[in-house]
Amino acid sequence: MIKSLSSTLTASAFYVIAAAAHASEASPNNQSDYVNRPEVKAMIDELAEEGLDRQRITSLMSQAKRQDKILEAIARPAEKTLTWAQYQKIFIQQSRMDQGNAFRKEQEAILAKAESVSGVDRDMILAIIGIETRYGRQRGGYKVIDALATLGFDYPPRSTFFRGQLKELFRLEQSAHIDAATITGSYAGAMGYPQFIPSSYINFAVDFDEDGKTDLVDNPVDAIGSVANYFKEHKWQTGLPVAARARVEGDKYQALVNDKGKPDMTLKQAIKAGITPVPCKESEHCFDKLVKDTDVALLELEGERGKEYWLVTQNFYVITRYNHSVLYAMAAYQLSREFEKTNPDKKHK
Ligand SMILES: [Ca+2]
Repeated sequence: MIKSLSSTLTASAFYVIAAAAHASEASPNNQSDYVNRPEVKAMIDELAEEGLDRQRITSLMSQAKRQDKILEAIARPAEKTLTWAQYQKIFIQQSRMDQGNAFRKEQEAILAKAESVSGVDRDMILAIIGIETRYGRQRGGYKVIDALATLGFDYPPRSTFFRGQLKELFRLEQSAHIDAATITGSYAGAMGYPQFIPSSYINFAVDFDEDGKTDLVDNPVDAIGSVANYFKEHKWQTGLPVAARARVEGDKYQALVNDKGKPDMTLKQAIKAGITPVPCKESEHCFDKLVKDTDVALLELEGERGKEYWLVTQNFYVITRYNHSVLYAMAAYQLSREFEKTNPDKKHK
């Protein structure tokens, strides 16, 4: 998620340094024995003081194993190594759309309900769950406790973040019906259909079918409601277009290229700097009616046919709250547009 994958946007150079430093430390056996490490003991003390079950956490940490595969995986996230042209091919593909259309058929009423209570486009919810796990098909095979212990205690560049997530996992176990000893997820500890990391699970997951359990692992209804809630809580604006292709001229635009997708100028300022959104008669990715004081950002992506320029809005930035990569957000946007075309309930915008 993610927001979950955002945690993987880590320079591989850091990992090389970290791994080299680690190799000179204790023997491999000791490295797996988390429960005896002083920093783990300190964490257990802290959680016990907070009121969590010391015995339970000690038992969980004594089962946690360091997984070298996880350290290898985090060193090469797709968002860091692929161009937009390559990334787009992986996510905007027929098989994913077919799976999405089948999922929509099964969950049509739930998707409509999620849209009406959150104001988040159902096609966007559908796109996110498709990109994350192909509608539950790829929920991740790592034990979450191993992933978070490995990254929290053996990956110095992001140890603070992942130790924080490990603590959230123990807190989550007390509030949701998950079993921290067995739950599986991605190498970064993201779980279930929407790949929520523990802090997102605690803060944004909802019991959408009201059966008393908030279950993102086996319950697609809770997953749909939770993705909608995540976007709503990150201030998705109903009806605001996400992105438009743009043309650039002159040389003022260069200083305005933005690599985070966070709006930093108005549309009027963009136009003044030689950046023009492509009209709807030329591209489906357009926003002819957008008012000129709307905040936008300029993106430059390496596409199939060379550089692509895009103007994106605050809603694009909301997608990057799920996963910090602009490639991820663009793929989610484009996939949502594909679903919009085949959505029987909606006219094309
Ligand atoms: Ca439920």
